[in-house]
Amino acid sequence: MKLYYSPGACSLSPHIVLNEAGLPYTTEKVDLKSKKTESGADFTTINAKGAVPALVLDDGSVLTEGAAIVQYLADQKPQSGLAPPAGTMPRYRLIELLNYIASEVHKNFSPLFNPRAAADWKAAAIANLESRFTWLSGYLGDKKYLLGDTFSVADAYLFTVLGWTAKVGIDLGKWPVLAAFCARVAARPKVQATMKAEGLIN
Ligand SMILES: N[C@@H](CCC(=O)N[C@@H](CS)C(=O)NCC(=O)O)C(=O)O
Repeated sequence: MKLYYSPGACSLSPHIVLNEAGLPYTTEKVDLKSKKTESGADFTTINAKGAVPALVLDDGSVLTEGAAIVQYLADQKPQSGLAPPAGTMPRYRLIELLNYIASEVHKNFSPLFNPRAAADWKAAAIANLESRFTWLSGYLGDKKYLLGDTFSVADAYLFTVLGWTAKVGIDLGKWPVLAAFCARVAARPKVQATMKAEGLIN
């Protein structure tokens, strides 16, 4: 398998999952502005959506959308516990969380990274994020991870998007539960290794 990624982007989530699952893979970096890959290929010929993550499977087909990719990866290694078994209620809880993170958190960051976004759009996005953080904080409560004691692919995704708060000037310290969650996930050896591989930490 090959993961197309951009350092610190949402592709960090499947990158963490690949390492947590211990699956064999290679990576290639993508410049999201020029849509060129590290080897000079036109990324839009690999993923016509032009967005990371994109995962090339061993049969050559390409899987996109982070929420789908992380579930595919977890299902390659069910014993990793990164996703509850398909068809069970805990799996639907996982999907519920992945969808919430994708549509309510991830995409509310978009205007904050867009130099053409107007100030009132940015302010509305920050207000949206703040209310989502408050909900997530209550959902996590005193649990270690989103599903309880076990680290799942939803935690990899939430950790990834919460990592953008510092870049856009949101103080995560206002949500101590989320700040503690990020510290807990960041301390995981495979998360450390992934962040090092992407050049996010030394
Ligand atoms: N719906 C996609 C969105 C992926 C996405 O927003 N990727 C961003 C990086 S975090 C990207 O590649 N943006 C560049 C672009 O869309 O041109 C998913 O959930 O995987």
